[in-house]
Amino acid sequence: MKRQSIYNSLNKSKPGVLALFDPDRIPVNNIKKLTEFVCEQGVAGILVGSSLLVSPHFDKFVATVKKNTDKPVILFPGGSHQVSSYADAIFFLSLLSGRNSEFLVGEQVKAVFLIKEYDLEVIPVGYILVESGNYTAVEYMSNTKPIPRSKPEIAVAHALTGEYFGMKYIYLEAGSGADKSVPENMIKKIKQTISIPLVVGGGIRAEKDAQEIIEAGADFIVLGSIIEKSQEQFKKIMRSIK
Ligand code: 1GP
Repeated sequence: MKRQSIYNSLNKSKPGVLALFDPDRIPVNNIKKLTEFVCEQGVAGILVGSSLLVSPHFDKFVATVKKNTDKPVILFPGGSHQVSSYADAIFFLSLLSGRNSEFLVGEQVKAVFLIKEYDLEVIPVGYILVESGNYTAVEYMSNTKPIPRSKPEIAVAHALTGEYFGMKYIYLEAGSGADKSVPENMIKKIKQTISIPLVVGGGIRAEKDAQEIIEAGADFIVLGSIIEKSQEQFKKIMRSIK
């Protein structure tokens, strides 16, 4: 890895919150206000990405986020088309829980030359999809099955595989708008086994959930939909975990 400045500075904020901005759900004219808002509330960084990406303004979106914050702006791509030179870094995701080679390695191969050209800091992430009680966009778009909630040992095996592959984070994902966030016992068991930082996201909407997930061992939680739905509730969550 050429450099790890974003990775190292992020890890100084553990445990912390990463805000997720989905360009398909946030209008361009709201970006400045929303970026300032989440930064005032103390997020460690801002992820930008979407399972699909319908918006034709991806570059402009990332550039506007970057212009309005000193926090790290990190791409969280749903595919090789979500690479922007305006970001600081990219979560170089491999969907380890699936057996669809496109999302294990194919999309990544399509993206690497652009990532190199843009000189983005690359943060390899083992991405693990967990059953959430509803059919999520990431499940549909990746054409993969999530790990059953009742099988934490399968999730542990995938997380350890990611660590042994040399990945820098494990991201446990219930999917945006998940009915149920990732179960605590799964988080605990993974945390007891791996030694790289753990990111948990999907369906976190209540203070209690956020607290329990952090207590279970998440180094970062990712909050997306709640920022769009209720800024008051987002504030409450941020206050509750300080
Ligand atoms: C999705 O984990 C993120 O990739 C965030 O999910 O939108 O449910 O907060 P939410």
